Amino acid sequence: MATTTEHTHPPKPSFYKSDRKPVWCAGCGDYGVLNSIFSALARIEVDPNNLVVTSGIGCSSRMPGFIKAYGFHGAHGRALPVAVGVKVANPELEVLVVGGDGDGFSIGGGHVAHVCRRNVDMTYIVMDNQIYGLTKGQTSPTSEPGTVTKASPYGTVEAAIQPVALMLSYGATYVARGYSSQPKELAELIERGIRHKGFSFIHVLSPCVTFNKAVGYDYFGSHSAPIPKNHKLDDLYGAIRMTGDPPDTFYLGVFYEVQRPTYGEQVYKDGRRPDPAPPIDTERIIQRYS
Ligand SMILES: Cc1ncc(C[n+]2csc(CCOP(=O)(O)OP(=O)(O)O)c2C)c(N)n1
Ligand code: SF4
Ligand SMILES: [Mg+2]
Repeated sequence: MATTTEHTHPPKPSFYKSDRKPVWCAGCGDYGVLNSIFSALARIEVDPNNLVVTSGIGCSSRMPGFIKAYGFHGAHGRALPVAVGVKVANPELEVLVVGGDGDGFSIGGGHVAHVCRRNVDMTYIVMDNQIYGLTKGQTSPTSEPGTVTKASPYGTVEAAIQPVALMLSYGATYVARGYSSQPKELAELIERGIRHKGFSFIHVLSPCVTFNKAVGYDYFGSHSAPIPKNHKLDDLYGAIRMTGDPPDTFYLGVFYEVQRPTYGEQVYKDGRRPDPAPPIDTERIIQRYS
């Protein structure tokens, strides 16, 4: 549970550390992501009492336990619906959603389209290591074809999805990609995502050094490049094209940013929740159908 404690102005990133130490493997990319989140929160001076971090299940989904905030470590794949519930119940809260490629795009894949198209004002950070880390290395929807694991010894034959392309086509209003090894740049992307009014998606390349050694720091380092400076932030189709052209390149930076009315702005006309509906007369309904 979040607590109010004394801090400097602006707070130091370490102010946002909880009293629990991360338990990730030495070298896991998720450490860099956590530090970037701390930096972004410090720059915005988010009040921990006003911050909720939700997640599903996975190594990356352990994150809420390490942040000084209210946290909800929920069922596998259900980080987004929980977050929407929190935001709708109390629009004044800052809501962060964190998790992995499996949690977000396998079991939770059905939720992302609807959160994007509703433009709920919150920030979703996916740590993509192209593997299920927590369950010891099965392929995920972002694993490249041919990925060999103990559970797919002949190499997976399924095509990989492109999270950034999906979120762009689903209607997310802020879409960016960072790399856990570039914490300064990643913190800037997260800060901008939190400040953005609407649904923000940040795809993070975050190596699993234990169960996906082939897609580690060397691989991401040699397959990533900054987004070209002449890219326009409202160019949706240009942004989608950049997710596959040139092939095998992960562009880093902001792909897309536009303003569209948020879910809350449209539903809560005066910025406040409507009064609860009158209680339903269930007895009358039962009598009608019995
Ligand atoms: C309903 C349900 N199905 C399956 C699992 C097993 N399970 C736990 S984590 C996980 C995948 C995690 O992968 P990812 O989201 O990529 O996180 P990572 O560990 O790689 O950070 C799976 C399949 C579960 N906990 N609950
Ligand atoms: S198993 Fe992989 S994803 Fe999980 S903590 Fe270790 S390095 Fe990180
Ligand atoms: Mg994963």
